[in-house]
Amino acid sequence: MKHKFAFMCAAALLSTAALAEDDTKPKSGVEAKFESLDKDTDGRLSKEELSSDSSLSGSFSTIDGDADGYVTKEEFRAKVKTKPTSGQSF
Ligand SMILES: [Ca+2]
Ligand SMILES: [Ca+2]
Repeated sequence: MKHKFAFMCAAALLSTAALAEDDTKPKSGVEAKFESLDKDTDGRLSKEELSSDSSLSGSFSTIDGDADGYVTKEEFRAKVKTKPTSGQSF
């Protein structure tokens, strides 16, 4: 019955992985980009952080919809679309 036990273990591991996936689900391109820009990981982008991306620097005021000086993930997601083919200007 060793095989069956191994199978059950694998199934248990898989279901655990599936449950854990909620926390570590693959991020969308936009979200990954946001987090790569958020150097101090405070969950928002300052003008300096945003400016580290040459394609986004200069668009800060556009992306910062409520003009509070920081771009939240929601604002980023709403304004920044990562496309396979970029080259579109705001
Ligand atoms: Ca930040
Ligand atoms: Ca804002």
